[in-house]
Amino acid sequence: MKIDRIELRHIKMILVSPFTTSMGTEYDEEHIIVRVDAEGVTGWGESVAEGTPYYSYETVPTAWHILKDFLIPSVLGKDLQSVDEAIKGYSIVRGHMMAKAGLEAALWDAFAKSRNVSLSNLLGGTRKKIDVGVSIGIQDSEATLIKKVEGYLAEGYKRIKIKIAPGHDLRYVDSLRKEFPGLILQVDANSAYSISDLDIFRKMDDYALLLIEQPLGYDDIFFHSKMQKELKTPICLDESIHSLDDTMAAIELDSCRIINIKPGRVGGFTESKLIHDYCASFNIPVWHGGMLESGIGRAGNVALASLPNFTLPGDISASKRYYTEDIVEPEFVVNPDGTMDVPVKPGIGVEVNMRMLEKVTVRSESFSI
Ligand code: OSB
Ligand code: MG
Repeated sequence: MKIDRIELRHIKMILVSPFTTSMGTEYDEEHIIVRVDAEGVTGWGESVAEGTPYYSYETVPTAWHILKDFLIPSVLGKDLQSVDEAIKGYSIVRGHMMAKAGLEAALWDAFAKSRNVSLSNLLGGTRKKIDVGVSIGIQDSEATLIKKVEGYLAEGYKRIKIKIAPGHDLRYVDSLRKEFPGLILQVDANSAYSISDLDIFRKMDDYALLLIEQPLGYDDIFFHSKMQKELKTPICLDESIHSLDDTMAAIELDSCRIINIKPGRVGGFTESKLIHDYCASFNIPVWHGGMLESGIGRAGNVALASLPNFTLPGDISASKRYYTEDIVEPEFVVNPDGTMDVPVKPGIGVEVNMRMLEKVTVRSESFSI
């Protein structure tokens, strides 16, 4: 498949409500949309580098630079036989996983469309519907949190994740557990604690949480291993896992017993699949994380989450949970039973709403041979 043209769009979408985590409050989400045109087929991907280097060191400008100056020149004009061939071509670039994942996703979509199969099918997906949950930011009070949770449960979501930070942890967990005794509940600290906070997590151990996500350092595997040994509740790593190698180290050291897979964090669907398969062979459950994606990134996430070892509900919520209007048609919806349908049409299986895409584009640049 000859890569004729690639286009980058810096997008900015306003969130329906601010999202507060231990890293701060986000009011809007900036990402990069990657469009690849190849022999009459158009592939779409989303790079989840954000406006700020708080979750990851990557930002929209760094990802743009890496895409424009290194990744795009390595594939433009080439007659690629596979996504793997593209990855080999830019494997000399170290890190910058989100930049790589955006381009890789667009290539996967183009290859799936050129073969007339769905992306789920091409990735090896086995499910027609996936179980989904919702990630709720830190709220002003326990009462507002309870109201939010009630609303999402009424919509069907299968599990609730709440963000925690020092001072906003045990009392929120305690009040949710009292209000909803059977709730499937997990917490995400986004690296806000250190090993000296172990007592807080010992107390959390009494609340039957499904998992505790990334309590310690954003690149840490060592201290998580120390903490996991002191807890019954599984630790789940997010930020610390950038590759299959990180996954192997974390499992071997018992740093976590569950893994959150985000293709943007690990360089794309190819590395995600390797991690998925490796975890399956060790009976380590995985679930699909989220980066507040637009419908383009979400479509790829839904396809990946249809693989068999994604056994826990993902942070893949309905379009309207994030944005008033999405940039794809149809928008993503949650079924009353807390599942989301995996698109069956070729590629990502949804159409890009060009009117909305134009509206949210801050800057664009295209590259042709
Ligand atoms: O840690 O999982 C995270 C959003 C941005 C950055 C990091 C995280 C998140 C979320 C949102 O939790 C998940 C979603 O997209 O619904
Ligand atoms: Mg997380």
